[in-house]
Amino acid sequence: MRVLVTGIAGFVGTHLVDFLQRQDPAPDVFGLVKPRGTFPDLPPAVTLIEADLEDAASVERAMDSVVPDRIVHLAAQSSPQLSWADPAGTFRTNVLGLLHVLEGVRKRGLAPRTLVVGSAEEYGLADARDLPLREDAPLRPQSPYASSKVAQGFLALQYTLAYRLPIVRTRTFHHTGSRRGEAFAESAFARQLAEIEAGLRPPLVSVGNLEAVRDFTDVRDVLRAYWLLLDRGVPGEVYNVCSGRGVRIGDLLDLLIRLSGADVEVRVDPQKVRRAEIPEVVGDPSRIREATGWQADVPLERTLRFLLDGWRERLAQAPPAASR
Ligand code: A2R
Repeated sequence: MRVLVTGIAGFVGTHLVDFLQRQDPAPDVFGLVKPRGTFPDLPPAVTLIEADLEDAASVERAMDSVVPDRIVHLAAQSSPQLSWADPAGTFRTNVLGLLHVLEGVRKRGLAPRTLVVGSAEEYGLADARDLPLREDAPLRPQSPYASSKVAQGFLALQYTLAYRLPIVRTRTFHHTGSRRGEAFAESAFARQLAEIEAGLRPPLVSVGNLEAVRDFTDVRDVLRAYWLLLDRGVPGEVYNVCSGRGVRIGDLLDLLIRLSGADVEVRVDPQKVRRAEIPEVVGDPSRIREATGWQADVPLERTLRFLLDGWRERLAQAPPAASR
């Protein structure tokens, strides 16, 4: 089986490589990477193909060389915060980029099973009465990133309805693990703790809003969900990928501090407290469970240990000056 992974060099993509290598039989993996991008070492078994999603011709060339049986479309401008600074770029990558992938498939008469990864951010400013969020909850995106993901989801649906392409969509809630970008609160906490342990900063953890409640899943559970959805998801359907369990960010921080063992002071930085932050985002995973039997298995404590160990390793590899 030939699997094309876009965004293979990102957080989820690098974990997906590990996951796919453990499958029996392991598929042939082709990873799309941005030309001139910098990315971690990937195993030699992965064939890397340079293509910029914003450039239709380069995506089409990639499609010709791979002729995929499956596509896992991960590539994105993935940060809600950065999307405020560059809404146009976010739409180019997330919406136009997907359009180029789907056109590349359609024009060649291919029909790979395709997973398009969306986000819980699409639910946006959800009403508390809609919790836990089911897939039919209203979409009220409140950032350019969130609206680009709504557009991406509907574009994918259109290609299933109009061209019968077997595309399955997700709305993935918070997911984390080693190598998570530090734009995400739990990873920023873990980095600070690892730096404190290494004596690289004073024992002070700077945080934002600790009262928000979020639904966290281990990235390894998320990958299992993605692969099951590629097998058994209904084309055109959208599935929440979430644990169904709400965790207060302050409790998550306490757990990380306990895992670290460092003696630290926690200080709220008003600059990090986002305005209009949604108090609670928790999903209902019933649909994916019914379709695939999937449920999130990895306990939060194990996930946070994985995240913290990832930062410890990164700091051990990078010289202190570069790690600040
Ligand atoms: O920008 P880079 O060099 O870091 O590459 C990123 C890649 N990417 C692109 N690839 C080809 N053409 C483009 N125009 C382009 N723009 C970005 O997508 C990076 O390697 C990857 C995204 O990785 P992360 O930012 O680490 O996202 P993550 O957490 O792996 O998220 C995977 C999916 C995304 O659709 C998120 O929106 C969703 O899960 O949450």
